[in-house]
Order: sequence, then C-alpha cells, then structure tokens
Amino acid sequence: MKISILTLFPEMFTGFVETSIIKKAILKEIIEIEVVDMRSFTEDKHNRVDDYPYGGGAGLVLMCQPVVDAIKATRTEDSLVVMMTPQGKTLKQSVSYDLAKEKHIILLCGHYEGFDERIRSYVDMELSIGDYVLTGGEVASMVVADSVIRLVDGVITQESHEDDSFSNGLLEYPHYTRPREYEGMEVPDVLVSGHHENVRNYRLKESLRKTQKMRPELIESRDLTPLEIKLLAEINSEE
Ligand code: 6GU
Repeated sequence: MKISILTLFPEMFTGFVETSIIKKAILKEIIEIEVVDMRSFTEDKHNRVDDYPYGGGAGLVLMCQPVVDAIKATRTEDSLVVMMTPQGKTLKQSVSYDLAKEKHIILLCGHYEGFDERIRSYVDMELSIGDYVLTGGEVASMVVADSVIRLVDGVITQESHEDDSFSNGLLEYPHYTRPREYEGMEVPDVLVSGHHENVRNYRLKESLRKTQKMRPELIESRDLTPLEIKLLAEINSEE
C-alpha cells in the first residue's frame, strides 16, 4: 500500500516514518509513504498557499490552486483522496479496516481555518479523528496512517490485531508479563494454568468487565451470546 501525505509541514512526519513498526513496514516494502509539500505547488509569486476569507472573519483559508495541483500530481486511478477535517466522518476501527484494503490513500492535511470549499470537489471522503479541534490535519493523518498500516497484511501478525480493542466490539482484556508478583500484585492463576479454554473464558469475561465499566454503550448495542450473558451475570453478582 502507498500512503501519500499532502501537507505544508513535511518535517512533522520525520519521526513518524523513522520509528518502530511503521519504519519496519517501510523497510519490508509493504508500505510506501510519500510526504508531499503542497507549498512547492504554489504559483503565487510570494509562495503563498492561503489567503483571507471572502466575507471576512478570522483566520486564513487554503487556496484552491496549490492544493488541487498537489492532488492532481499525486493521484492515479487507484487513489482514494481523504481530506482531514474536524467536519469529517469519525475514524473508527471499522473505517481503518476498510482503508487497509486500498492500494493508494492520499491524506490531505489542512491548517489555519480550513480549505476553500471548492477543494472538496477533488476529495473522495472527509475524515476526523474525534470531536475536538487540532491546529491542523497532520497529527490526525498520522493517527489514520498508523491505525491503517498496522492492519495491512504482513505488518504485524494477524493474531495481534484480531484481539485488538474494538475489533470484536469490546475493549481488550488485561495483559501481564514477568514477574509473577510485583509489589504484592499477582498475575491471575488462570493465566499460568496452561488451560486454554479457561484462559479464553477469563479473557472474554475481563473484556466484558472492562467494556461495561469504561464504555457501557458498547455493551448496550451488542448482540450478546449466551456465554456473554452468563459472564456478565457473574460480573454483576461479583460487583
Ligand atoms: Cl482531521 N483536523 C483537525 N484540524 N482537527 C481535528 C481533526 C482533523 N480530527 C479531529 N480534530
């Protein structure tokens, strides 16, 4: 998969592409990341990419010319052009799974007050990462790229994301590693028992417990299996 990031601040992505799983995915040639500086497309004699809004008001608006020319120079027939804005559809794990199937994603990052409305005619979808406002789309685009890249085949093992929070509609169960006891806190016996079915049931139960506590709306909207109903009843009698 190729991900192109269109931005006015390419230097923000250096650490992102040079670290950990993302770096490995690039070295393994599973992922290609292209960072495109939209300012290099400006035809303005003072290199401007933004201007005052018609009608007045605070802030600057990104101009059509450099942004649209950058999109046109980056896209092919296989590209999905995604505009990063707080007005977009909210990123969810299910959206990341869909994006992970694409050949080429272009993440368009705005800054300042936003994009000239006409730029939206060159965009396939608008994406937000949540209901709060950032200074620009760059950090949001890294969130999108990170969550998509880890789902692309070969980047991490399949099992490590099948158990992710949200992948099965629940929050992930708790994890433990050595030592067996730390400052009086012990690893639950079932996890060292070697009994695979008991471990599976324990993890499902703790997933349900955590989800009910932190995100009860995920339980309310869920089609519970008979086992999940039984485990939730146990949890409620324990608490
Ligand atoms: Cl994609 N951009 C900005 N500027 N703020 C955001 C966002 C995006 N998603 C949430 N807040």
